[in-house]
Amino acid sequence: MEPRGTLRIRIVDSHTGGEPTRLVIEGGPDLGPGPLAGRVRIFQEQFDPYRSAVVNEPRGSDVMVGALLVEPHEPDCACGVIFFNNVGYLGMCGHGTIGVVASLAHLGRLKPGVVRIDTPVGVVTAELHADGRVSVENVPSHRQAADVTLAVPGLGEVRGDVAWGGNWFFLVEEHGQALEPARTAALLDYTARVRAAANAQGFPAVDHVELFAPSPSPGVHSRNFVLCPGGAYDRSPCGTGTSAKLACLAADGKLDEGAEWVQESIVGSVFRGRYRRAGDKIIPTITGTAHVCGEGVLLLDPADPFRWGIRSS
Ligand code: PYC
Repeated sequence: MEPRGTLRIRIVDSHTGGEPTRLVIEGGPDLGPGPLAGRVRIFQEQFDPYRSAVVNEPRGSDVMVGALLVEPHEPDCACGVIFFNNVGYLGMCGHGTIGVVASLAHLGRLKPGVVRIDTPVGVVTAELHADGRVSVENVPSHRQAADVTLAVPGLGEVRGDVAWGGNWFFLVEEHGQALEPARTAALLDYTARVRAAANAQGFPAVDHVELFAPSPSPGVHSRNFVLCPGGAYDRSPCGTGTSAKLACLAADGKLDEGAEWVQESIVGSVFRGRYRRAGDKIIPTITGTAHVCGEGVLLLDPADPFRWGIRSS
């Protein structure tokens, strides 16, 4: 029998190119009405233990990204989503949006076609294709600063761009690092140092760092390694990171409007990106596939000392 006072949180788990998304469909906190940017603040200020309970150990892990399904505020949206992770909240999440769409389709709540989804950083549009692929038209993205030189303790000078793709990124092409799965510990150390230097040297909002290298796979333009805010690395090619990359490619005149960019992750999963111009910004579209890999109810027993998760920091 379930202990009295147990909280029940209904979830659907998926992964997009290896990166997990846990969609909360019932039992999450009531954040009230209003724009999602305000609701995410209420989540943080009043209900943050829910975030930790859903994504942190012992029910989750540092890699898990949570997605709270909420009523939309913006007109014509099918739903709203607030993304979160082991240490806080994300503006947008590309792999997560693909996971949410696949999960809603799994539940029979979405059919192939186009839906608008409200997020704290703006409305995105997702198209569920008949073969299960999902294309996400992301929020407007742009490069904020090009060719920034950081003095990174222990590494020396590292040059890169600062760009917005729904989250803030520092993007590095020249790093001398082999982007191989066996080197994730070294890559995490390298990117964490770069992020600390970016934060200290004028870019306090940067919470993701993205390294690029040529891919060994035919037809793939680039492989990346992405450090996420809570110290995990993205198993997917990172939808917001690929959007930031497209913004830099567009700004450098290296990728034409409408042309395809194939981005591979460190574990070999692939997103296909392209963009259209919107004034001095671009609107990226990222296509990928998610697989539903679990369905269930999280139980938060009042007697459980780790009811609210083991906080990562
Ligand atoms: O796909 O945008 C993304 C993302 C952000 C953090 C992890 N994945």
